Amino acid sequence: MLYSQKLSQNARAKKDNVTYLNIMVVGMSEFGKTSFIRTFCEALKQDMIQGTYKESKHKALKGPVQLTEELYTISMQIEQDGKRIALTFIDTPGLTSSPTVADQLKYITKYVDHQFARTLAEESKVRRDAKALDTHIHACLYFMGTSCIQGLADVDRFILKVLSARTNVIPIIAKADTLTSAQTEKLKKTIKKDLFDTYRIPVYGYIEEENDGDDDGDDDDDDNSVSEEENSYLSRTINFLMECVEEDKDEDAHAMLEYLHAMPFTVIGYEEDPESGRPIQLLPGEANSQPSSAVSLTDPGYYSESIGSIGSSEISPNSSKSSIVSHGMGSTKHLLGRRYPWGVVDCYNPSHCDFLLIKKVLLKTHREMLRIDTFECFYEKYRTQQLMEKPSLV
Ligand SMILES: Nc1nc2c(ncn2[C@@H]2O[C@H](COP(=O)(O)OP(=O)(O)OP(=O)(O)O)[C@@H](O)[C@H]2O)c(=O)[nH]1
Ligand SMILES: [Mg+2]
Repeated sequence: MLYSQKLSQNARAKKDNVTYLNIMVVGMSEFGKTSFIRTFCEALKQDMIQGTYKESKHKALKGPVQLTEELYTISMQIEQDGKRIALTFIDTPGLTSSPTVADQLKYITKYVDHQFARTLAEESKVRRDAKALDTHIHACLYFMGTSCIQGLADVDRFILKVLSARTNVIPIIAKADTLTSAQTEKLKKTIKKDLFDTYRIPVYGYIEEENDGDDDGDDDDDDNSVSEEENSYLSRTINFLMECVEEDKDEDAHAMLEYLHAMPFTVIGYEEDPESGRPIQLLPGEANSQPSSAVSLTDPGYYSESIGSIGSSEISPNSSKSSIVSHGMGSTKHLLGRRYPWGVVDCYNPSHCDFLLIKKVLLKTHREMLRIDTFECFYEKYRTQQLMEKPSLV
């Protein structure tokens, strides 16, 4: 590259207001983490700014999906609401029971801490680099198994606690196509109750109560008829957020309500061609014949939007609209999903899973909150700990 070109590129980068967003996936082996990243990348194809794609592992998105042996990253810049986002996915090896999960988790937490250490080192320099990359993990998607329907297993609780101490953990239920509607509902309810009430694990969305330990608010005192569910920690959080929305028109509180309503998020990874690893070709007509589809794609209400603009659309978690998305070249519109003898599941159909919702949460409605939380809460905690342990760093 010519020096003048390099200079102008640097100048452009300086002028561009790039926001960094780093999303890590963690979970037991074969829960669909890599497939999720591939499905996400497929959904971002039309938003990706040419020439910005980078991967730390050669041909990370090429060929059939394989077991992840080492942590690797996939980065790209995308355009969202006129803003440039430098988005990085961090794929991690699946956790297994041997060697112990605790040992494998150390490798992941070391990586998370290392990113904070980089910032601390940068901040300690006499001349700080104003353009230093933000490599903090802003969201950690924790993939959970369908066995959680019986309640969070010890191992899930352990992992969730360790991760939530250093990053924003968002619970994910992968392979949603393997669950019936009733199972999905039960699973979501159980996980939510366990996280917020039974074990009180501070995942993303868990708001610490100011008067923790003093659960008898004035309002509750004179109303003994409040049911256990209404008095649950989650219900109280929701009530608090609703007050913020009603009294202050607080948009962040509104976004958090939407998040709490939907979490844990169900996702479906696309079915790949076994030879090429590319998504199998599914035409919208195939989904039409699907008996379980809540609405026909020929209904006037269905929306057809390019994947690129999905983030800017309003998607209600209860929406039963089906989706047709265009991916690939030309005007042919394909579904991204999985084909079964009885029908086709569509990764972007809100009645099949929450893929579009989690995409919207990460890229749009919660992006800034995740970033701010990471810096003000998790980095700050790391920094304080380090400085207390090694005062020489000051
Ligand atoms: N039915 C179904 N299968 C899926 C889904 N997503 C992924 N799979 C399949 O599950 C298997 C494991 O998927 P991966 O994406 O490699 O899972 P992983 O969690 O990355 O696995 P590790 O790298 O070993 O931790 C593959 O055979 C996928 O085709 C899904 O949404 N539904
Ligand atoms: Mg993997």
